[in-house]
Amino acid sequence: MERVYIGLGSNLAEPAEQLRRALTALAALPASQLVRHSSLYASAPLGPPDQPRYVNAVAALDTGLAPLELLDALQRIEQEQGRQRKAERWGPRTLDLDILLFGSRIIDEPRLTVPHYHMHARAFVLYPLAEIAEDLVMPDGRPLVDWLAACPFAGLERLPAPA
Ligand code: PH2
Ligand code: MG
Ligand code: MG
Repeated sequence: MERVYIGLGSNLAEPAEQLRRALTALAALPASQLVRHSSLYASAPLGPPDQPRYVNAVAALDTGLAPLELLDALQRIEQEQGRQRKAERWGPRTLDLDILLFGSRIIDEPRLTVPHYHMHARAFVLYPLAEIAEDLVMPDGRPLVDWLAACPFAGLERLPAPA
């Protein structure tokens, strides 16, 4: 088993509900255990500004799946929740599931780059991650808190848990 961190994001069709459904789907993945997940956070869109705000969260999963097996499984969940792949970069989506970290592996393959690109600069990734794994050490050997110190909380809004 390896500890994997997955970034969840949505800005279409009831984003918070999309994330809750996705967490249920992650908990049902084969050879895997959902360990915990962060609160949900709302933030302004990064990329094209003419799209709704995003809701983001991060989940910790222990898995016996190989990285590309996990990627296939995540893409299946995205599709089941109505994800349509469009040409526009950073455009709106019902569900985005990104492998942020896979143990301490560094993966550089055509379909998969880990750690996820730009995660070191994205508040909507780093703050939810820190909420569930504050002592994390990144594959480059630096503690997550160093990455946080360089990344302002900037406009993130932690959403209250549903009643
Ligand atoms: N995802 C994108 C593009 N822009 N902005 C925020 N705030 N959160 C996201 O998850 C996000 C985004 C494409 O993956
Ligand atoms: Mg993404
Ligand atoms: Mg993605």
